[in-house]
Amino acid sequence: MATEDRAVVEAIKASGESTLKRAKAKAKETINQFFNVPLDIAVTGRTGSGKSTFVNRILGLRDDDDGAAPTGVTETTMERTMYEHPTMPNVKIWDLPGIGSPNFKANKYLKDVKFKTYDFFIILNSERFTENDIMLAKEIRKQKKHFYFVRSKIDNDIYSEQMKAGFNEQRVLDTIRKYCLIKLNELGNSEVFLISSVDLEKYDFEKLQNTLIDDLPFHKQSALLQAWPVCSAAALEKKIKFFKKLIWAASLATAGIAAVPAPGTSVAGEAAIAIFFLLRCYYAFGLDDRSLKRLSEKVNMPLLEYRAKSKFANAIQNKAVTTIQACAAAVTISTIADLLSLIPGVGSAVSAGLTFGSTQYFLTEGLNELANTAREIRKVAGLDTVY
Ligand SMILES: Nc1nc2c(ncn2[C@@H]2O[C@H](COP(=O)(O)OP(=O)(O)OP(=O)(O)O)[C@@H](O)[C@H]2O)c(=O)[nH]1
Ligand SMILES: [Mg+2]
Repeated sequence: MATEDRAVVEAIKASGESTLKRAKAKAKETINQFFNVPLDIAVTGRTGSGKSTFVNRILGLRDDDDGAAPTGVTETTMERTMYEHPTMPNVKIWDLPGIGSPNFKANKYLKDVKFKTYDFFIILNSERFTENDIMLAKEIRKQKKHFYFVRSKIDNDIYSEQMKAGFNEQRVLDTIRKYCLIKLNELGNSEVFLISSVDLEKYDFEKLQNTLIDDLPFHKQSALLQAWPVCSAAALEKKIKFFKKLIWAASLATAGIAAVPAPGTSVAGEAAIAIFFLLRCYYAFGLDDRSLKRLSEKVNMPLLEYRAKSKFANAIQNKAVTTIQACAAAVTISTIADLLSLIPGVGSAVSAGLTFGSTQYFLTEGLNELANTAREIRKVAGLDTVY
């Protein structure tokens, strides 16, 4: 069997379908969900608990960035506000008003904030959880939605405890967790995630991500996994694995497979799927300008130059990101040809139309190159000393 045929057979197997036609339809549906499935996350909790700051971190924004949620020590968020993820318009984070008032009514609050909109609620508190938090959680449960308790500003607690003799970070965290859980006990099996919006690599941010993914329906998991900021080496690997698992679908949805399309056939429309797929990897791995600038500031070293070492990652920035920012429809055959020319072994395949094999090869190699660049940058930044 020719290599091309074997690759197609493997893709059909991966789709779980029995014929190429059905596999291709499944691939298109899978990829459509991958790009478009809506995910609406509500962030609520006490006034001043750090909701807006947390929203900004999930969006990968600094508090003073354009489009960031306003934050501050005085009461700032009075109405629900929607923030669209900067690179994934299908993901929306809703910054809800604080729940601090003494005569708080959970059912009215949920109605006012249009609770049906959201896939789940994150309830923040920077101190111990209160009656209002419990009331709200019960009401959310009544509406058959999930909620997650986040104890925020953990860095502040650690900072003030550090001054004391015999300081032990783990002991402080255990104590905070225990006190939060005492209050939440009446809700049954509750969990609390300890988080600092100053440093997402620390404490329970990754655990929160994993819990959310486990609880979400399968078709929504992909949106969360793409949008959630990279917060550890393991989280990056999880993303890489997830994208790799979708290559069969992206390849089938992209290529005019089965037969090699006639030379000169326009492949730009479908082939753009491949470019958009790699762009999602690029953003999800934190390789874009904004993410790298943030990371450079955090670790106090220039990191953009490490992306420049990868011709492919650089070309994604210079050809794909720039072109798409100007006009998505402008992703043409020349964008694709430029990117393909950087993958040894694909060469000028595009001029004769993309086959399944060349698309799959392009996506696999492109993804590996982006993954390795992201791993390397984390290593250089001193975030992961051991793999
Ligand atoms: N140290 C530290 N400060 C934080 C953290 N999260 C938020 N803050 C600070 O806490 C203050 C309140 O944060 P916001 O994000 O505005 O809080 P909010 O819950 O949106 O407040 P309202 O909109 O008024 O209900 C700001 O000064 C933030 O900078 C954190 O994780 N650590
Ligand atoms: Mg706010």
